[in-house]
Amino acid sequence: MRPRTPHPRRLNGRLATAVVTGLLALAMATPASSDSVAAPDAERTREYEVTGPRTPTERTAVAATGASVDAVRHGSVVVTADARQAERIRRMGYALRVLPGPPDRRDGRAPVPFDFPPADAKYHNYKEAMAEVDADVAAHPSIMSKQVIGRSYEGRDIVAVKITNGAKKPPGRTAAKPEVLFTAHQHAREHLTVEMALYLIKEFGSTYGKDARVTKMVDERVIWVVPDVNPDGGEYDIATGSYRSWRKNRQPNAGSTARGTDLNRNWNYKWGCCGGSSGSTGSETYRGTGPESAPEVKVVADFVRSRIVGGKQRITAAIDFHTYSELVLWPFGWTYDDTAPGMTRDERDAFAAVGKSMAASNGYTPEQSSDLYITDGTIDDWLWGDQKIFGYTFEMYPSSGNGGFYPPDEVIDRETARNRDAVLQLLENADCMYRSIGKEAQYCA
Ligand code: 7B0
Ligand code: CA
Ligand code: ZN
Repeated sequence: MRPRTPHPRRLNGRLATAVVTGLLALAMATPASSDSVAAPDAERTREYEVTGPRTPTERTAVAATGASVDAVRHGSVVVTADARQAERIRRMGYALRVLPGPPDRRDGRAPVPFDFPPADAKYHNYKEAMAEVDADVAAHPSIMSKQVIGRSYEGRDIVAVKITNGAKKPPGRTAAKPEVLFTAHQHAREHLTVEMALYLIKEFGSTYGKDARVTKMVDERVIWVVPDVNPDGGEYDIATGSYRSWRKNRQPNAGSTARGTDLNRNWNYKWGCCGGSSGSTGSETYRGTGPESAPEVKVVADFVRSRIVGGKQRITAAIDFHTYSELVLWPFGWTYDDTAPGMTRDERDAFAAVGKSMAASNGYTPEQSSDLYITDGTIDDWLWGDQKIFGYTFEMYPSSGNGGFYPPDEVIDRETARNRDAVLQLLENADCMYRSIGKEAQYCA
């Protein structure tokens, strides 16, 4: 193997940056804020490249240490891990390389608390995102409305935007309109997903009556967008002006200094079943004390259940947006098997057919979620397993070879518009997902 040469100059630069960042964080922490207590050293996480794991089973074993697997490559993975988790991965015989921390985008300017650094000003913090939603709704009141569906742990509103032309009905249909759900930002550091949701709201509003595909879908579907499932985590991630690579929510854990539940391990289907989440509060994939123990998950799950009208779930399809790796994923995540109790061959084939077709339009890689590694308690498994909603997970830009949770704001327009066609495809399929496998007559008569 080629020996790696150290780069002392760069390392020093990084150390200096870390010291300045640390001082800034201290200076900015207000006494009233719980953020003023620095995380103990043992809880500090870093990103590593882990060379060696190349199969789903091997990657699941890496994830079982409690680290989050952030990207999967051929023969390696990128993880976020604390010191103990990193040591456990090392003992499995894999080589670890520390990756650079989040980029510094302050441009030498003073950070503004709870805002993105100046160079990333086009990203929306929570307040800006809510203002954007309100402006879009105000501009298109005949097709858009906003509902506060509940509150986060720290008391921020979690909102759903409803987009439909209530005056129109699908031709030849007496039944209610099929509904489609788009959710974003379960994971705090995945800020590009909020921009994705805001793009959808803006796009449907501004091209209704102009673009034929959009107009038809706004007329014939009910579109729900929940642009920020984890506002507390998102605000915490940007609070000091230096990105913190935070993933979970900000709920305290009894008997532990470690905060947060991984929202995407807290859903009430096969919760904690299969080694795809962690019972340790310090883990990046901590599953919480029980299903829906995270208020944010309970709020969105209650909202989804509220769409059961007359005993029938009106939402038929969904996308939950994440970053990164450029993937279109379908359930199940809890098992390696393509079909399982709760997933027939035809259901799996419809998931795969629409998934592959969406991926053909955005250039992502389509696969079953567990082709990466086992996960349990995720939203897509719950949407399908519990609600029979065709729920996909999109992992947005960048690709796994070109990694990072913090792409510069210059990519926002391109990378959100990139999913326009895929989103329209899902909406167009949402009245009968089985059309994609030629079985409309059998399932959708
Ligand atoms: C996650 O890096 C979820 C697949 C859902 N079946 C993948 C997601 O929660 O591990 N990847 S990520 O955290 N965004
Ligand atoms: Ca910029
Ligand atoms: Zn994620």
